[in-house]
Amino acid sequence: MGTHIKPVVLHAAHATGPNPVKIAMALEALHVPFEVRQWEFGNDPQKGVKGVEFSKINENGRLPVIEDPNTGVVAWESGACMNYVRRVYDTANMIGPLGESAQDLVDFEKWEYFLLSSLGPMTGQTNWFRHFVPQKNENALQRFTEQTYRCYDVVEGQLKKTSGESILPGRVSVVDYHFEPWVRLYSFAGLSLEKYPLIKKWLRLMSTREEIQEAYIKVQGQSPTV
Ligand SMILES: N[C@@H](CCC(=O)N[C@@H](CS)C(=O)NCC(=O)O)C(=O)O
Repeated sequence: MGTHIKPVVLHAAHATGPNPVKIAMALEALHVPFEVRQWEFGNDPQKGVKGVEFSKINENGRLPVIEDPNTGVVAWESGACMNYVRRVYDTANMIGPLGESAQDLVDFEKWEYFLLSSLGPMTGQTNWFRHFVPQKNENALQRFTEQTYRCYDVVEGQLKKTSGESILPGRVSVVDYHFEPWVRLYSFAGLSLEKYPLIKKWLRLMSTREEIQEAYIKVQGQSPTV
């Protein structure tokens, strides 16, 4: 690809939603130049993620999307975006699985998928039923709150293996980037970390990392509160 990397375009929506900033963390960690294009939620034809303009890059009407002028690739779904960034730009394996055994690779993927299919969506639904649902539904709110806490239990257990330093033993990786913005939403979701000292510690540590601070500043306009 040569040394002159053109900036990757990361599509986001300011502070609305935790998924785009995950990709920014990985790009920052790898020193891949990128520029952020901001959209808004809703169906404005030109500016909205459910509008006709945005549908040209993602027919699913959601963020993030990345467009890479170096390869011509367009990706959406944060898992696919992250895998793409790793395949193309993490050739020295700075933020992927530390070990190479079949178990190491499965461990990496299982935590990624657990975030993408469980902790992320459960937190998203908790937020929806707490803040946005047009008609209150206490049963649904309780269900998703419990399910999010159940995911926190699992993460807290895993963090015992590293004393809260990283989700997978050995180093901070893409797995931590996937979790960080979702877990950071805990208080917005009306949840408490009182019973989760290691998650609290991990979140504080994540806040001090340069690539994470830079990602928040570039995507959401402010660094995370430490
Ligand atoms: N599974 C998708 C979820 C994407 C997603 O829901 N993104 C939110 C922002 S974090 C969004 O675009 N929401 C727009 C909407 O709901 O209209 C991923 O991991 O990328």
